[in-house]
Amino acid sequence: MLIRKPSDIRSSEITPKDQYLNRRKFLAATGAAVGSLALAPGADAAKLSNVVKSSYTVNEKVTTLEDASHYNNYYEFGTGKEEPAHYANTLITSPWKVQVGGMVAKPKTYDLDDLMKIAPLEERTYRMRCVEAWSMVIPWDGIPLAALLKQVEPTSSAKYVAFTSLFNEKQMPRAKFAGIELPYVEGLRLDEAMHPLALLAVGMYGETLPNQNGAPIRLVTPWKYGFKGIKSIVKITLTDKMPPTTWNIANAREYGFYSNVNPMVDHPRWSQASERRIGELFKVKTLMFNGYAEQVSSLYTGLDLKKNY
Ligand SMILES: Nc1nc2c(c(=O)[nH]1)N[C@H]1C(S)=C(S)[C@@H](COP(=O)(O)O)O[C@H]1N2
Ligand SMILES: [Mo]
Repeated sequence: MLIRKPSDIRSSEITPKDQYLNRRKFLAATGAAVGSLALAPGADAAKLSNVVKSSYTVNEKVTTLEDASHYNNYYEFGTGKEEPAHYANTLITSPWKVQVGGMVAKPKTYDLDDLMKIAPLEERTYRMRCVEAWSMVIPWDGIPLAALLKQVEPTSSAKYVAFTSLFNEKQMPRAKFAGIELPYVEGLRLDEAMHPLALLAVGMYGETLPNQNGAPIRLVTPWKYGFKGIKSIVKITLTDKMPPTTWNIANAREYGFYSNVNPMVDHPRWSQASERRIGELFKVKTLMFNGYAEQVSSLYTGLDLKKNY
């Protein structure tokens, strides 16, 4: 996600990705200048138990946990890709509450344990495609978003689901340099939110989420660009109006509400036809709906995907 000001052009964008990742490995090997927290992604992580494998898993080479937890976008903890891994340790993830309300019959404030009991925890390996044309393959652990929504019973007037991230300036001292309006907000149409692929992740690689990946609970919608995957969710609100979304507020021409992965619709400043898998050398073609067309294309019948980007 880029708003082009000179201060936004970080070393991670200027340096070729492989060089960048090699530099990280070098630093890791020598222990130089990098905090131990950043070096050990699993240091604070707890193993998740009773996770069932899901049929929604793709059979592709999985990105390493090291890469998936050290090449992040989490602007509340810095705009550089390597910054969240260094700085998100100030995020307090327990106790944690998620307030679910709006147009529902049974509004409820959940703590994390309640949420994890709504449905069996599933592990699903998803293709993840960032709007900046890099991608990863990540095994997420979580519950279907639909299971939570069914429990609170959306009323017949509910048409959208709005999500809000935690915003705490004490825990997020770098947030003042984010260059985007905070708290981070996102939204889905209700039928998108009810789709079985939409996951509320509480873990990855069989462990609780690293803070930089959106602990303790974040959204994963693998057919959409990565920025729809809002992190560290504190509020979920059912509404009858299309909710505002952070990157659309920042730049409506470049980032739409839907943000479905679409190789045919270029970003105004770059092509979306191909992508680089982090950790791989060669680019691969980007697939319609990120390869999930069979499952999700019926959600968009009759919708002009060029206009509704
Ligand atoms: N609260 C919040 N959520 C966020 C972001 C952010 O800056 N703040 N960045 C988004 C973007 S642009 C991407 S690509 C994904 C990255 O998720 P990952 O770091 O787990 O790969 O998180 C999304 N969710
Ligand atoms: Mo992104």
